[in-house]
Amino acid sequence: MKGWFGRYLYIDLSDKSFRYTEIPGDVLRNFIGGRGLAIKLLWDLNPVGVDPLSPENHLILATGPLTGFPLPSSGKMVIASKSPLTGGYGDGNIGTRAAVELRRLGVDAIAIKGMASKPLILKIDCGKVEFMDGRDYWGLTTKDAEDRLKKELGEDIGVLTIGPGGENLVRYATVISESGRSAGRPGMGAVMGSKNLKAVVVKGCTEPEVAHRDELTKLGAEAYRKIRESAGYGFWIRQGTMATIEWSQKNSCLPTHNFSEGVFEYWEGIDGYIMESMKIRVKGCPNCNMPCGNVVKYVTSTDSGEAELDYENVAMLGSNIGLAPLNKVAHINLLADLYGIDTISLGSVLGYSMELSEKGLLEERIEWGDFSKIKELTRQIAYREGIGNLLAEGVAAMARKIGGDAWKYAIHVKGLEVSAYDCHAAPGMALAYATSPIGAHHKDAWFIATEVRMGRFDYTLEKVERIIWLQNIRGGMFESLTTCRLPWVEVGLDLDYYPRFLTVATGYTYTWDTIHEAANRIYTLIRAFWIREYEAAGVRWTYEHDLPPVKWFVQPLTRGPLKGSKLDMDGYMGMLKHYYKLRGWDDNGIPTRFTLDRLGLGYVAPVLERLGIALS
Ligand code: PTT
Ligand code: SF4
Repeated sequence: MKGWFGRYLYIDLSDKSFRYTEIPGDVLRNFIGGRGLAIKLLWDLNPVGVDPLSPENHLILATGPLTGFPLPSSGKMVIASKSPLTGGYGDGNIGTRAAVELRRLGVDAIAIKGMASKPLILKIDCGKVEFMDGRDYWGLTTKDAEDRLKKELGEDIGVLTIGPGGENLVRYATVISESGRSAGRPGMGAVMGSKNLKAVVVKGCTEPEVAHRDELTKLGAEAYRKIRESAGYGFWIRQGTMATIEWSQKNSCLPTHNFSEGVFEYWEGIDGYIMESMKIRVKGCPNCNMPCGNVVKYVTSTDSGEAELDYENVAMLGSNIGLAPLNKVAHINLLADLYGIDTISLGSVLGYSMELSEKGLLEERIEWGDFSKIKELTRQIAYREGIGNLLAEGVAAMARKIGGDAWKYAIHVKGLEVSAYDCHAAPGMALAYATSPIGAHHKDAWFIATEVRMGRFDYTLEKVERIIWLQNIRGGMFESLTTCRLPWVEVGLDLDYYPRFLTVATGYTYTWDTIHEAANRIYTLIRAFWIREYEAAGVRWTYEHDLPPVKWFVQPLTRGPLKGSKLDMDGYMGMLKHYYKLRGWDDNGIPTRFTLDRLGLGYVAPVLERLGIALS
């Protein structure tokens, strides 16, 4: 086998055992790797209806057939599991040395189940699996834990660690690496915490075989050169994703005051130019020649430090909670990284609490932009102290617990807080969020940029087709390769390189048709996983799970050039129905028997039928 190893490492933390298990070649060809492999393993390995925080849930660490090769931005991997935040499929993509080292272990993935009796560190060195005592590490921040592991085990290791957020089962705790890379918005850090797994340390020493090495090296060098010579390269290196603050403000989609508005009065205090003035260095993921990890040095009246900033972090911890200028936002971003909690969900639960407080639906007084209160709440969330225990559950659970009208202001889809694009005037982006396979996240279809070009107020079938195409490329292909999508998105690297990379790496001829078919298969299996898990929990699957937050339909923007805008439910439903039709799903978003058979997923049908679902 070329490009893959054809096996994964299965680890049971309960009895500290491990074994290698073969992955058939057709599974790898059909699911590619990364997210595709992760959902296939979760479907097969997880007991139906498993509690996400129980030992029986599996945590999957997966690379893809391009990971670690000398190809643009190939130092990425996927961390996936059943999500404790949403109850469905969850994953995240992280750029870290751990991705490259994991690949060099001679496996395509690691599946971890069980629960250690005491805090533990999983160390895998050249295929040797060690269960290290992690008690001295429990309680450390992500940075302290990684620094200490590197001091003890050497600098040349890959480390994935959780902080107090994951240890305390904050439902949106993430896995952190290299002090500023974060993965697994839907609570992948809490899954690690539930297993008493403080960190995974990897050091590899083998290489996957390449089908056509010379061609791969030549193609990779050519693509690196194209990136370097692209027109947008210089500005990207200066601002990275932070340039989006200005873009979002100008296009009225910068989330402000819990997604009530799309423009923020103090946006210039948190934009990419301010970031440039505070920048001290740039970090990058392995094998990347367009690094975008902008590290700033900040000082406030009470704190100082260094933080790595990205658009999503700054929008959600800035405009969405009324906080400015950037030095204060940077501090909250750093706290989130140290505690190991997702910045997007954090910004959403804080904004939600502020709005509820303003409306008298929450007793606690929490003012917009109150820096010291925000710091304290962030700490309380990570340690589940006081009101932090409620906020650690995420906005959907908060709405259920608070009751009354609270649900009207909760900004989430399927329990995952919406990432940083307001959609009062973006029906296509709203549909992209609502149909994202992990809940409301922009990674599968960052449709907003296309929508600005196509027209903000149109509910067209053409938009739906474009969203599915984007989801298949971003969420299907890039998440499975696994490489960073930003060379294509941000500096325009020709997409046609990717089937060629796949073909020279694996020796199988990948065309756009086979890639889209794999993406459709991955999307449909993820959808079946959600349905299976919801039905097993007694929740009927209907189209209502694919609706964006109600606020965007009923509460128009009151400021900015798009003042008065809100979504139209009839228009949205027309798009959603067309979406289902194109995916081969029925009117409730359930894959039809024909679609399952066509994608080679025939084994899904009896499982869903046993749960009482009538497939059309
Ligand atoms: C990603 C999500 C994002 S997406 C951001 S900023 W972005 C937030 N970053 C967080 C952070 O930082 N700290 C923290 N405690 N929580 C955070 N939550 C948020 O997580 C990231 C980059 C970025 S920066 C983006 S868009 C691209 N995402 C990619 C992707 O999803 N797939 C892919 N093949 N390539 C991608 N390239 C880009 O990677 P999640 P990273 Mg991240 C500090 O993980 O769970 O997918 O959520 O991976 O290595 O940090 O790189 O404006
Ligand atoms: Fe990592 Fe940024 Fe490079 Fe992508 S562009 S690989 S996120 S440093």
